[in-house]
Amino acid sequence: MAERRTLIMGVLNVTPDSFSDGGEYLETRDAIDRGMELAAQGADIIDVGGESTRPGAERVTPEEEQFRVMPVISALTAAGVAVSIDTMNASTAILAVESGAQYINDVSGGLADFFMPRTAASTGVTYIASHWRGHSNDMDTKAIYKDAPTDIRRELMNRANALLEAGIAREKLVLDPGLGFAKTAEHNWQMLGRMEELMALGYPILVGASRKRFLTALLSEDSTLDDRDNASVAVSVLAANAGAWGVRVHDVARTFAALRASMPSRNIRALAADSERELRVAQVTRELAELEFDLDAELAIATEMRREEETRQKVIAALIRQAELQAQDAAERAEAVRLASLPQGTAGFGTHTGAIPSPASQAAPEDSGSRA
Ligand code: PMM
Repeated sequence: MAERRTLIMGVLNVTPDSFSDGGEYLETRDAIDRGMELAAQGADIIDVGGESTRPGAERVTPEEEQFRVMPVISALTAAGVAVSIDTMNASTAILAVESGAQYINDVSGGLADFFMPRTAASTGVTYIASHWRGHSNDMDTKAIYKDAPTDIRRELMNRANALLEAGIAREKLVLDPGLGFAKTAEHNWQMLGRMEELMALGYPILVGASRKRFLTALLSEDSTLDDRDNASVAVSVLAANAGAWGVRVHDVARTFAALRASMPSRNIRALAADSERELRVAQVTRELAELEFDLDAELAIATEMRREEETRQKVIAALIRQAELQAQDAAERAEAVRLASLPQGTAGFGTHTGAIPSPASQAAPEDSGSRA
């Protein structure tokens, strides 16, 4: 994969409860507006989810999940926003892709729904598989590791191989350590401290630390959501510096600013590429605008020239006609003079002038002067 800027995936939970933004965006209209806002703030992808994966959360039916997310996905994709569907259900994933979603983000890595791996493969979109050991209602009991980073890495590798076998293309697979899923705070910190071991798998890596409970270890007891966002930003910057393909965050604006400001070499290079691309886009836009202007001008000139040519042709035709009439008139006058000069009784004979008498000159030579 070509070196590029770390992508920002903006979280849009359309759920009555989630890790953090619980219930805020359950209304479809609000959720769409929030998604557009995140995109405007610099999110490369909007991750739309309709089922909470908060520790202890109960599952919702796929129908309820689809009822929540589908209108939001349709509206965002119609507006040209890149969307990922955060789901463990194959049926939701396929509906979302049919509505334009470009990524399937499955925190279960294809383990929660037997049909997911093949379904995801059939869609051809990018599939993001997290490290996962079980559903939220009992995942905390599964947070047992010999060495968390090593175990997570091994389990993710096995998952990736199974997903490839199911038909997902290698270049369409992104892996995620699944921070907060069947992991204690300590496991999460260990994993974050050894990101290079995950990178060594050779897959693009997505990191989702935003607003998660383990971040409170960095903060005071009375810390606010705002404090948690600051901690999230710091972790996202670390992940980006470690080479993450993407970071999944709630506070897109701050993450965007921090990633740019942190300027690790890969981001500097990507920034240069970004600004080159922006320059190219601006140039092409300008050229197109000029072209449109020129086309208008050309069209106006052509129309004018056609009009001029038509007028010229009309004038020429009128001049020719006038000349013909003058010639005819002169001939008629000459004929009248000739006839008048003939001796009485010979009129009408001997056409010496060679002029062909017109019916008009024969009938009423005295009218001819009126045609000039
Ligand atoms: N975390 C949550 C939901 N979806 N997807 C990926 N790929 N990685 C994550 O870490 C992840 C996720 C839970 O967080 P939220 O409830 O704040 O959205």
